Order: sequence, then structure tokens, then C-alpha cells
Amino acid sequence: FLIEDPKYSFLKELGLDKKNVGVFNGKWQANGQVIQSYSPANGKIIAEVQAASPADYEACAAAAQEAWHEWAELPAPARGEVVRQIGDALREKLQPLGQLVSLEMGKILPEAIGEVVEYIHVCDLALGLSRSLPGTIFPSERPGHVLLEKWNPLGAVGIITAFNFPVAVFGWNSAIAMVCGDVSVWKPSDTTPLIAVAVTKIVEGVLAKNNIPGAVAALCVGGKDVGQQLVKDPRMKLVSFTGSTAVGQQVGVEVQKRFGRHLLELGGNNAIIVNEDANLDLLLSAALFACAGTAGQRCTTTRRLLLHKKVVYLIETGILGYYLMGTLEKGVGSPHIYQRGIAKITAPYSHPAPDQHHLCDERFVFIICICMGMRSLHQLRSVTGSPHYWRGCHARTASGPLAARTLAMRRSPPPYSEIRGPREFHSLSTRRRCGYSEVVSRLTKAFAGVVSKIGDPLLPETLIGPLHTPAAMEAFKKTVAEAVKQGGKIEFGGKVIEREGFFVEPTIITGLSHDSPLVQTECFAPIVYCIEIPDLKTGIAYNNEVEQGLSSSLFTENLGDIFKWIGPHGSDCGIVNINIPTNGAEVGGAFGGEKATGGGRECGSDSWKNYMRRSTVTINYSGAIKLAQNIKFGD
Ligand code: UN1
Repeated sequence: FLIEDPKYSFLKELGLDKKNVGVFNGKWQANGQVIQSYSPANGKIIAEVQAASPADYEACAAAAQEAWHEWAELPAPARGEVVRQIGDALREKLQPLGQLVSLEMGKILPEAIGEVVEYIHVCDLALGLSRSLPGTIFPSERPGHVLLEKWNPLGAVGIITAFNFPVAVFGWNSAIAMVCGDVSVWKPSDTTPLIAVAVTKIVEGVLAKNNIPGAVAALCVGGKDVGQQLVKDPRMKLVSFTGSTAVGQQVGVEVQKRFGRHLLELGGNNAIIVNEDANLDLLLSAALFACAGTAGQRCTTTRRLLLHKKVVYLIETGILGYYLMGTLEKGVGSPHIYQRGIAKITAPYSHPAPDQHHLCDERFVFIICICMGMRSLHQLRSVTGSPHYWRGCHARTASGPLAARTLAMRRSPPPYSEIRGPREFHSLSTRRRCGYSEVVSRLTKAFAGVVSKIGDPLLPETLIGPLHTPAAMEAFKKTVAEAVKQGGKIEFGGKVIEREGFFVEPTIITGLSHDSPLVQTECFAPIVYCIEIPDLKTGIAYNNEVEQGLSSSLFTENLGDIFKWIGPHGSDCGIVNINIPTNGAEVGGAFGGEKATGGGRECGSDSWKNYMRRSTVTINYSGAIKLAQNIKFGD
């Protein structure tokens, strides 16, 4: 057992043992089968957890139900205070809990810690919510009447979570449900039971300190059988389920049969559209995390890159040159130069037409940049970008007396005393069209750069950890083989890495049609399909044609296209990003997706409404009965 190895002493810090009880109903007691938890990085057993028997589940649900009465009676701010303390307890255990996530789930340590941070953030959010849960008063059409909305807790909620976010997704549900006045029964993935036990112990500590029954946050480690029991249980007023679309659909149907509520977070088949004018440097660093981060095991991982066939490639960043700034009376003589210095051009910008940006009245400000190595003013003109970044200023290339001055300056740089700077410019860059194939080749280079950083997720130099199970590795192999059979080309990766643990190479595949069954299917591994698009409209159509609708992103600098993308004919996903990866959402917004992703929303915004029931209340203080719609009935 790895738990006996001093290298993993953090397991003991979390109160874990060689044999652990996986059921908590206020007391730790389990009678089900014993699960061995493996580290995906080496296939070795970490420790054991005893799962729930059907009777154990029953005891959990009953204890949670019982605890609810007390919990629901606490004022929301008092519940918020308990959640705040849970956040603090998580802060104290951030490091060891992150390490456990890394060891048992397999994601790299910074991401594992990030996941615990996500739970902490939700605690902060829930704390605020506990003092601001709204209830609206509407104007009544009847005199002497008040029409209002009162929100009450649901009761017990069932939380079924997946292996890939074994802490955060529980946290999203639990923290919000708690301030809403609900209690929960948590059924974690049976491949991450140690994490569930460790998290529950942290929550238990806080509840005990506040003399609150532990069953407010009950835990029931188990497999499909426990899940089914929970889904069918009418005491579970809401079932929040994260997992595959296939299982989620069954959960939805079962819960609906008993008119329970469900919140489904199912599969994704997320795309990034790379528009013609996208900033490729941004795209490449985003795409690496989006496609290969977490070894492709986020429901928000980018599975499809939809690349405009004429993407503009910005070659240079960080050119050094000189600049002059001054004013020139329209149509007259020589310019007045008020500033010159060294220009450091840091971020490329792709808008090509300075002349589209108009000037302040009869004088205008100009900015000249003479890039080192520039052969002619003509060439300078061809690389001058947009002056967006200086309000009221205008970028011009040189002509007339200004040209002479510029050339002179190029031959002999201004005296040192006159040089200010370096000043950062954002608008100059050399641009050329490169298109789809060059983007793919740059992406391939970026992927190649991380291969040496695949390894033990607990080591600081590692960027990509293992897949979670041997079954996931098999699914990866099968998908790659099928892609090749269907005429796809492996541009990079495609292989299982020969070492202990479940490691695969991040993989780029081209040559498959946008509507081929493989491209339309989510494979929970680091495989991305590159597909060429002739224009944004087609890109949006491809983005939307898959059955899932979780996350999406568009890389562009074009304001009009951004509004198309977020508008009624834009992305049909729950998460619609611009110039960021598809994954890595913050907790402040509502998280979830449309269509086969299930339609649920968790975390921020008004997701709390899922965990409460709404009563519409009309109070008559007029002393007389008056019917709505002014109906006269009898006298
Ligand atoms: C998941 O993969 O189930 O947006 C959740 C993200 C994370 C959550 C992912 N904040 O990638």
C-alpha cells in the first residue's frame, strides 16, 4: 500500500488509513464491499475503502433526512458561517488534499490544488449568498394585497460526482445546497473514494465544532448499485449528477418518474473556432491547455479545433525600433515632434488599416515606428498596424519632410538624452497569411514541446499526468485506430507511453470530416481533431452540429464577430468564450451546458435556485375579498 510509503505522508495528514470506512451518516460505518484505490500514475494500490451496503445507504438517507429539520431551521447567515469555516478548513488542508487529488485522480498538482481552490471559492460565494438570498415582492393588482416570492430549502439532495473533478464538483453542489438549507448524500466515483473520505472528514470536523449533526453532509461510497438506490429514492428531492450522457439520460428518466428534480452535467464535445484574424500566439498557448491539460479529462476539454483556412499569422513580437510622436498641421510643412524614443513592440495586433481611424480636427497626432532592419518606408507602411490603443492618436507612415526626418533618424539614432522609453507599442507587427496547415504545424510543435513533461503528476516539472484508468487508455487506443481506419492522419501523438501507469501522448488528428461519427463523439482523452473552415458562419454551424452543448470558444479580434458568436445564431453552448480556452471556468458564472450536456447549471449566478423551492405568496390585509382579474363572483 502506497499509504505506508513516507513519500505519501500527506495521506495520514488527511486522517486516512490503510483501511477506511466509506460511509458517513454522522457516524462512520460501512458494510459493503471493499474497494481498492489505485494511483493511475503507477497502478499501485494506495489504500482500501469499504463501500456502502444497501442498508448503509438507507441509514445515510434516513440520518440526512432527520438532520435536515435542525439544519433548515438555522438562519441562512448562520449556515453561511458554517460554510465559511469549511472554506477555512480546506485552506488549511490545501496542500495535502491537492496532493491526494493528484495521487488518486492523476491530474498534475497545480490543477489538483486549483480544484480545491475551486471548492474554497464556492464557499466564499455561498457565504455571500447566505446574506443575500433574494425574494421578490411584486406589485399586486388588488388593493391591500402583497404578492411575494418566498424561497425554501428542498430537503435532502443527492450528489453523484465523477472521477475527474472529485473535489470541486462536490464543493459546487454542497456549499450552495448548504446555505440554501439542504442536506446532502454524496455518492462519489468509486475510483476516487479516498478523496471523498478525506473531504468528508474535513466537513465533519467543522460540523462537529458547531454542534451540527454530521449527516448534514452524508457520504456513501459505492458503485452503480448505490447510485441507483439514490436516484430512485423519493427523499432525494434533487439529484445532481455529473457523468456520461448515457448514464445521465437514465438518471434523468428515473428521477422524472418520481417527479423529483435533476441537475445534469453530462458530456461535452467542445470546439475552439480560430477566426481569420485570431491572435495565434494567444491561441497556441490556450489550445495546449484546452486540448492536452488534465490529459484531456475535463468535460470542458477542447475536442475540435475549427481553423479558418486563411488564418493570419503574426510573425514578430518584440521588435525594437524608434518612434517619433508629434503633430502635423493638415497639408502644411514640417511636423512638430514632441517625443521620440525606443519602441518596444510587444503584442502583435492584426487590424491592418490605420486610415480607417479618424483624427481629431485640423491637427493630428502621428506615430512613426522605424523597425530595425526595415528596408524601406514602403515596408514600414506595410507593417503599420492599428492605432487602437492610443485614443485620439493616429498611426501614420512617413512622407514628405517627415520622411526625411525619419530616414535621418534611422541612419543616426537620436542622442541618448533624447531617448525615452522603452515604450510599449501594441499596434505594430509583421503579418502574413498562413492558413490552416501552418496553424496545425505550429500546434504540433507546441504538443511536441510537452511530451517530455508527461509523467508523475506530483512532480513539479510535470504538465500532463496519466489517464485515470486502463479502460480510458483502451478507449484512447480504439479511437486513434478508428480515426486512422477512417482516413484520419495522426499529426502528433497517437501512442500509449510504455511505462507504468496509464499514460498516453496528446494527439492531433487531421483529415476527418466535421460530421464523421468519431468527431461527433466525446472520447475522454487528449485527442483533438483539426478541421478547416472556409468562414466563421460554417465554423459556428460545425460548433453547433454535435449533440452536446457544453463549452465553446472563438479566437478573434473582431468585435462584430464576437457579437455574432454570443448572439442568437452564435454558439448554442452553455459556456461561450472569446480568446480563452474552453476549459477552466470560474465559479462566479453558472456552469453547465445545453442539449445532451443535460441543461443543468451549477455554481454561480442564480444556480442556487436549483436547490430551493419557490412559493408564490399572496397576502391580503385589506379586510375584504377581492378576486384577481376583477372577477365578480356572487355579490
Ligand atoms: C468537469 O470537467 O466536470 O471549467 C468540470 C472547468 C472546471 C470544471 C470542469 N472549472 O474546466
